[in-house]
Amino acid sequence: MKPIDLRSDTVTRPTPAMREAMARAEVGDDVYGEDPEVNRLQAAAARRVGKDAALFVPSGTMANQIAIRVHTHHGDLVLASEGAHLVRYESGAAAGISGVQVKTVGAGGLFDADDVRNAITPPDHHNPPTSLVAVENTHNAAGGRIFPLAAIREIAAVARERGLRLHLDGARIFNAEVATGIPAREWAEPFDTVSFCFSKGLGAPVGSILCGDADTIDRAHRMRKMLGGGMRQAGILAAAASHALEHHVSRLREDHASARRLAAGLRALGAGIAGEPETNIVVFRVADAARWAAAARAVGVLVNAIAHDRVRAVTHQDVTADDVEEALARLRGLVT
Ligand code: TLP
Repeated sequence: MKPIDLRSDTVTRPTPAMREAMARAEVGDDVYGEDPEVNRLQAAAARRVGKDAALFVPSGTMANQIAIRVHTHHGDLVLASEGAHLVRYESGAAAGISGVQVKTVGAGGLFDADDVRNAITPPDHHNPPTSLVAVENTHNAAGGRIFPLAAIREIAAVARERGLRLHLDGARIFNAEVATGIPAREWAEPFDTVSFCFSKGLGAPVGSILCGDADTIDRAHRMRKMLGGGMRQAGILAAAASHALEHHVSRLREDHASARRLAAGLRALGAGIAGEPETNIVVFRVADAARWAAAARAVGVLVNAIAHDRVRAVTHQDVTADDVEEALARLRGLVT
């Protein structure tokens, strides 16, 4: 029985066309800035999100952590959403690398301008200076939730007024673009930096990018070097990323349709799901998530337990509509 892998949209394999693009890539040493494919990708990605410059990095984690490092000083306070990837899934890097404290605000991955206003620490020597607000869109732990654009603009207005920097963890920003019809550049516009990933729903094997103004990206470049993220003939990877950006964005709507179908089927099986999935992630409640995930694995469906009572299933390009039906058929009979 072939397993149906819904653990993440990171599990995809490069398509034959992507592999061909990788094989054809024109390469040079990117540490010298001489890889034409990387340079092309960086220019295209920056354009796509309406920023001046971009830096290709090995992972979304590195993109987020470089952003935190360039926007803050040791001892600062960063505001982020509940369950934000940069707090919850990056191995303590914000503290380890940048020496910042992170305070989570709002609920369910979202927050508003008042949450930011109320969380900003007054300038008093007892308090860490608040210097950065980070938004995650779409929100991973909150089930692929889209952060409302109006709220983002109000948050940005408060941040500007109070002299804070703004970073968007847009690992899945193209899922938001496709789901709403609002272009990525509009989602990115209020932010100083935006990161996004080629290795999630876009189906590339490796790579993320950090975009912003030229000076910020120049400082980011030095941080990438410090973290050991300077890559040599990275054009092979950049070619996959460019291919993803050109050919794999509009198909994300198929993943969203699959997620809606999966959610409906899981609900019928008794799983607790609040609302429709907005993009490609389905988070649902069961009594014992670890046990449920193990039982699902035993019938050939791979999912991740993300809390004691919550499971995450993610749709992606290597899962067809038929696979979703097959997964639901295999899961029938599992106790929730
Ligand atoms: N998310 C992964 C895991 O790390 C949880 C996944 O399977 O979803 N921002 C967001 C919103 C992410 O979801 C992820 C990866 C990252 C950043 C980090 O990207 P990588 O894995 O490339 O470091």
